[in-house]
Amino acid sequence: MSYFDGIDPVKFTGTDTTTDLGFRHYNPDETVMGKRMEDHLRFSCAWWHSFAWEGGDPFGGRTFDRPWFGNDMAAAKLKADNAFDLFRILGLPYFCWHDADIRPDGDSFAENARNLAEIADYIGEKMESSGMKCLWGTANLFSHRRFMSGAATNPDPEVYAWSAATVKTCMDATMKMGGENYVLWGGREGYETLLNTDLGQEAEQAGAFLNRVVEYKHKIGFKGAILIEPKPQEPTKHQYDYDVATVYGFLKRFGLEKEVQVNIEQGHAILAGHSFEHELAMAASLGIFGSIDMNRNDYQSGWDTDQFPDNPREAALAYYEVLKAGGFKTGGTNFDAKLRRQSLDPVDLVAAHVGGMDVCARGLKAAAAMLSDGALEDARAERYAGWATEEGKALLGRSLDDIHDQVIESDIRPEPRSGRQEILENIVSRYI
Ligand code: XLS
Ligand code: NI
Ligand code: NI
Repeated sequence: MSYFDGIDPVKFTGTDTTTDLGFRHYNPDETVMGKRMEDHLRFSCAWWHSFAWEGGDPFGGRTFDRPWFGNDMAAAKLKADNAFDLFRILGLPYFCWHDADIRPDGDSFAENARNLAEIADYIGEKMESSGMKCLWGTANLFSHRRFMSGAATNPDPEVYAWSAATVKTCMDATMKMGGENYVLWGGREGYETLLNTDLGQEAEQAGAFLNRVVEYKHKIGFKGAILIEPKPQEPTKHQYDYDVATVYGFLKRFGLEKEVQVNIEQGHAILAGHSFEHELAMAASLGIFGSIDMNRNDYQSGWDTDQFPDNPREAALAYYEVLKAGGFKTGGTNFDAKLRRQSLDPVDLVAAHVGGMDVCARGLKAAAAMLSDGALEDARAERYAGWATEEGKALLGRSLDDIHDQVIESDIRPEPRSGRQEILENIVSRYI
C-alpha cells in the first residue's frame, strides 16, 4: 500500500483545466524550440523536502505524519518506495538526494557508509524498473552536530577528514546511480563571528577540499559536472559561497573555474540581494552555468523559505536566461521546494509539484517565444551596435593617450539614447 494511493497519474489537460491535479501547461512531449518540453526542463524532485522534512520550524516540531519516518533501513526503503510512487504520479524524470535523506544515520562513519551503499543499491533497482534518473547527489555536511562549525572549513581537522570521506562515499553512490551532476552546497561553510574565525585558513581548506573532489571525479571517471550552490547566509551569518560572482572568484583563486560550475537557487539569489535572472546571466557570462534549484523566496522574510514557484513572469525571465545560455546540458530544474507545515495531506505534495511544474512550463514557453520572436534581442543588439563596428572593436585595444588624441581630433559629442526600459517590460508582459 502506498501513501499516495487513490491519486492518479497527473496528465496534461490543457489551459481549461479546473481540477487541482491536471497540467495546464506542462506537456512533456510538446516541442518548444525543436526540443521536447521534458528534455528542456529536466524536472527533479528533492528527497529532503518531499520525503525527509517533517514540517518543523524554530517554534515547533513535526507536523507531518508519514509512514516512512524512522531511523532504520526498513523506514529508508519504505521512504524510497513512496518516493518512486510520487515520481510516477507526477511523471518526473529525475530526483536529487543528500546521503542523510536516503539512509538511516549510523553510530560510526563505517555504518553510515554501509547504509548508504545498501540504500543506493535498493534505489538503483527501482531506477532500473522505473526509468527514473538521478540529477545529482550530495552530502549532508550540516545537520549533525559534528558539523556545527563547518565541514571542509571546520577548525578541527578531524571534521575535515570525516567530511572528505563522506563526500567520497556520496560521489561513489552518485556515480553508481548514473547521476548527471554532483553538488556541493556549503551548508555551514561560513562563520557566526569573526572573533573566533580565521578567514584565510578556512579559505585554504575549502580550496584544497574542492581540488580533492575534482581530482576524485577524474580518478573514478565520473562524467557529470561538479556544481557549487551559492547562498549568502543561513544557516551561518555569513556563507563563503555568497553568490555566483563570489564563487567564481573562489574558483579562479584555486584554479578550478574550468572544472566546476554553479547550481543556482532562486531563493538564494533573492537572499543575496539579486534577482534569479541576474545570477543566471552572471553564471552564463562567466561560463559556469550548470543547473538550477527552482523555488520561490518570500520577499519580506530574511531567510530561505523554499516555497514552490508560482510566479510566471519570474519563471519566464529565468528560463529566458537558461535558453540564452544554450539550455541545460547536465543540469535541470530541481524543485528545492517544500510544503508549508500546515499542508498535511498526500495530495498537497502532489499539487505543489503540479503547480511548480506548470509555472515552469509556462515560463519556458513564454521565454522560447520571446527569444524566437527576437523583440528583446533585436533591441539589445541595436543598443550595443556601436561595439559591433570595426572602430568599436578596436577601441578596447587602444591606449588611453591614443584615445585621448583621437577624441580631441574628431571632437566627439556622445548623445544619450533612451534605454527604453518600459517598452521592453511591456514586451515581456505580452508573452506572459
Ligand atoms: C539549502 C540548499 C540545499 C542544497 C543541497 O539552502 O538549498 O537544499 O540545495 O544541499
Ligand atoms: Ni538548494
Ligand atoms: Ni536553499
